[in-house]
Amino acid sequence: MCADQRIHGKMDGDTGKMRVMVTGGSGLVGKAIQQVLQEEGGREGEEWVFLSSKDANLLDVAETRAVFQKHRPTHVIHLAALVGGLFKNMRENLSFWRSNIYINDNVLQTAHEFGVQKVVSCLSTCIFPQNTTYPIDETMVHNGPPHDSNFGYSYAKRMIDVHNRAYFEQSGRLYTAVIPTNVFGPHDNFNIEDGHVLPGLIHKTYIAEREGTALQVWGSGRALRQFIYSLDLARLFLWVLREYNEVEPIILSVGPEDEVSIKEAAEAVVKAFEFKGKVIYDTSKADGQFKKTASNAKLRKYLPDFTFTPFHKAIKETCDWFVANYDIARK
Ligand code: NAP
Ligand code: GFB
Repeated sequence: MCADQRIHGKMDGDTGKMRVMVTGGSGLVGKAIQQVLQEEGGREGEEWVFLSSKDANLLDVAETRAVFQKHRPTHVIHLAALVGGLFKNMRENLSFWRSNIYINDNVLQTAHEFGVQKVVSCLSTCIFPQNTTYPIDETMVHNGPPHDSNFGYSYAKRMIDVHNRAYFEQSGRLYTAVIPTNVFGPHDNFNIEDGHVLPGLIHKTYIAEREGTALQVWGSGRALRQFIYSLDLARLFLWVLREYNEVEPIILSVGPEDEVSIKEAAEAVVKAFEFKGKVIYDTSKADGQFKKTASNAKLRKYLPDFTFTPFHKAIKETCDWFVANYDIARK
């Protein structure tokens, strides 16, 4: 599909009620939303367009305005960002701060000027205060400095919440945000140096199996994480766009009871590949935040019956996708 991906719901002519533009539509989460829409067919009166940076470099305000002018969206899902795992963040905090501040201000201010009715942006559970009580909830975003490893990204993301409150207070705009935990799935960034832990371990296990070498897990394996499958996050994103009408953000995550250690995550990848080689833990590498256990009580209040894909099933599907798409995967 070309960079500018259009999906039409079952509409009567051009009387669509919602024109949804998805920034960052070519990434892990954007591709998952496309897949879920294709599976469910989109809703009556919805038109969707998925952007990549080829459609507009959102660091440039003129290109940002041009793409809003072209599509005249009524709603925006704002995913575009400089994104990376722990180690890329530790190397490039300044880039993560500046790029994301500029992208976010360009998109939100342009949406406001073009009269976009609703914008759903993305924070992350890794932006919460380092010193906190657990489980963390939506009211705690600004309660203290984030973990040093990714302060640039964290502060830039926190400013989205400040933006949203200011647009509501000054202009009555319903611009809101979701707070996903660590996401994984097909179309992830499998680059070993820059990506997140699960795509990194999937890529490394694939190589270790092919070359008969050991799998290197970075850090002690003791850190704890909650992981959400990208397709589950996509389903929740569609609900937030269509039904969630608070300016305050909402955490989109499996529950605290589903938290796993990095060691357990690595073992799940090993099991999915039926890898029989050695697994080595390189403790010279950082563990990053030990834990960032987030509450999904607010989500459960709205959607008590939402079911997440079982972790091992989601891991297996992602490993199978990677093997089948090795040539085209980002790595
Ligand atoms: P991703 O796979 O890295 O995709 C990033 C997307 O942003 C791509 O479509 C990319 O376009 C686009 N983009 C980057 N820079 C751009 C620019 N200057 N102009 C226009 N588009 C640009 O990211 P993701 O994992 O899907 O993340 C989506 C959102 O979820 C982000 O806001 C991220 O902060 C948030 N989030 C992610 C995680 C996670 O674990 N992955 C966890 C919590 C929150 P190209 O394809 O053209 O490069
Ligand atoms: O997904 P990840 O890179 O980021 O996970 P965070 C890092 C954890 O996984 C650390 C261990 O404990 C690492 O020691 N790990 C083990 C590995 N093997 C690997 C590997 O091969 N690659 C990677 N990357 N880690 C990020 C934030 O924190 O969370 C970002 O820095 C982003 O800003 C993301 O928000 C969601 O979960 O530590």
